[in-house]
Amino acid sequence: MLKIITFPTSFGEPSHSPFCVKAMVLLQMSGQRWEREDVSNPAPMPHGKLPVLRTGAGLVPDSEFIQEWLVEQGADFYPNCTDQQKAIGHSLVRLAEDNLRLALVHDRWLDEQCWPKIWPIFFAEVPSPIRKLIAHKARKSVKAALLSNGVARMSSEQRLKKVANDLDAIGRVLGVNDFILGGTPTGVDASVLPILSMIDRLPAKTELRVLLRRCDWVENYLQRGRDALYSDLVG
Ligand SMILES: N[C@@H](CCC(=O)N[C@@H](CS)C(=O)NCC(=O)O)C(=O)O
Repeated sequence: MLKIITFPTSFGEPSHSPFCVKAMVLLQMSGQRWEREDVSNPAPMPHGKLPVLRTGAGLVPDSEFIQEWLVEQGADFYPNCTDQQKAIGHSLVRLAEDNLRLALVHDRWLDEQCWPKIWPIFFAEVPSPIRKLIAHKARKSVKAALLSNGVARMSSEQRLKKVANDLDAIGRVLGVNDFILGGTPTGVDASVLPILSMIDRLPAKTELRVLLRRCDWVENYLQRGRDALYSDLVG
């Protein structure tokens, strides 16, 4: 059976990681039989990151390559979609994963209200005498990455303006549909839903969470998406 190597669940989500949730949603959509293998340290993995899919032929790292592998086995994550819809879907996946997600990372790791609630859960497997130290070290490297890509150099007003632009784009493509490309979930929902859902479940009332919840389409989309895509993934 296929095994998805993933970070554990947290805050009602099937994993801490939106990429791990995406991979699990895709596996579920593909109809393949699979099970999860929770790990806390991704260092031994091919890219040092999760998710990784363990197949009979070896390890497939990266949610995008997992998606491609499943397509090679016959999955269709964009049924009844035109090539143009698929291209729009691909662009929204990039928008969500490469931009919107960084706002989530920012608040989880750098917001002073969130961090005290995040680290004991993300680092729960680390032996308690060194847990705080390891969490602090990881926080420093996440902060360095967010400084390097510019996210942590923006004012919160600037950061939120970019998020508002992203949410506006997603909302306009969604329109009156139940899911982003129409009446049924596709690969783009597998990627976008976990990021929005994790922002909604940030453990403190940050400006980002407030902004997300203020979007008139978000609450219904999250409800529909969690019902359709998470019900088999969270116990
Ligand atoms: N492009 C990869 C990104 C995976 C990724 O960044 N995973 C993060 C969790 S959200 C991770 O494993 N981080 C651990 C680390 O960098 O040490 C994918 O789509 O799977």
